[in-house]
Amino acid sequence: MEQTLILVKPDGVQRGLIGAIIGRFEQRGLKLVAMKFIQMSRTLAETHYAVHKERPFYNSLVEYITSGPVVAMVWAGKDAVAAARATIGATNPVAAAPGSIRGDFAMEIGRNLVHGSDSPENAVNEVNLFFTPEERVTWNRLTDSWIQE
Ligand code: D4T
Repeated sequence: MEQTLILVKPDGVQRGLIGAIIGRFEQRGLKLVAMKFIQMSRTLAETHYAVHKERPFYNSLVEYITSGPVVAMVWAGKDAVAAARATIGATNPVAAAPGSIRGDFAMEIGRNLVHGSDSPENAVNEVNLFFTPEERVTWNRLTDSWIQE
């Protein structure tokens, strides 16, 4: 089953939106595999955002994601990466559809509340960056057959 890394960014934590954000993924039918509340180090942030190293917004991105604690999670499901991205909404919250997390709760690209892996390949790398195999729980969810055919 595909897995994706989700982060509730520092603005989501500070604004008391952890529960509301987790609820969106839970209600969608994604299955929780791992979760922890952490202060990201600068090294972890720089590794996580390495693809954006040459972009003008890179420094502010690293500052933002390390500005307070985050909730890091792994969610699983069929097409989990695409499903989570749709649940999160467009990168710029102004363009995000109402009903998506960013469309309902955010106003600016630099305060867009949530991170979700953008491809299955990146998801594998990001999940491994944040979680050891032992931290990922394999469990039987009794509602699975009502969510996936
Ligand atoms: P993340 O990675 O935070 O989930 O966001 P997205 O996957 O939706 O968007 P992204 O990788 O293209 O951008 C990463 C991060 O950079 C910020 N950003 C992006 C920014 O501040 N200015 C910009 O012009 C862009 C493109 C927002 C998200």
